[in-house]
Amino acid sequence: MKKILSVALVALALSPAAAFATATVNLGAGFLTKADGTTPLPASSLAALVIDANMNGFGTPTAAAISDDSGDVVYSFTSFEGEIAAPLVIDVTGLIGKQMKLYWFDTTGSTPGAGTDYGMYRTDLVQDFSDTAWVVPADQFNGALNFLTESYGGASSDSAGAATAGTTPEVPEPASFAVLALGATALVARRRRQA
Ligand SMILES: [Ca+2]
Repeated sequence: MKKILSVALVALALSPAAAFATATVNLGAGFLTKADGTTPLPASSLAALVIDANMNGFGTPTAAAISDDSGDVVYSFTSFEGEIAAPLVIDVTGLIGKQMKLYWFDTTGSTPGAGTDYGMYRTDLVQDFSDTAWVVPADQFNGALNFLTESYGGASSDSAGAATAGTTPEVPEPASFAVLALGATALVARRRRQA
């Protein structure tokens, strides 16, 4: 009986350390538009909060993934008609103080897809009625993190919310693969002639 009790006590003592350290980030963003700067991103558009966990900078969105850097931590979600209002619970274990960045995509798919316009934002300033800068907050944090443009009372111009930061790569059509293959063959043939 005594042994069982001590085992239970050890388990109890260990459990707080084993628990995840989490923070609740109440993410707000607006006004998010298509590349034209006026059309709001439709309901259920794809957005994501990305953490540069390996501190080598943020990866680039591809057709298949929000970041091509597997060391980045990605929390993706869907926004609502030009605005984001999403409470996100993030695991901050080992990540406190690392940079966070917001991405939004002109697609309602679960991945960016090919040729998709996107926008992105981060700052080290605490602004737009946020309770933190765009870095991973401490364990137990529960506060606001906003990216707001002028018409929402924020610090950024309205154009900053447009999905003009980039376009995910197009998937090459089979025809262009054929042209590439032809070009490579011609190159090899020419090198052989030169040799
Ligand atoms: Ca990274």
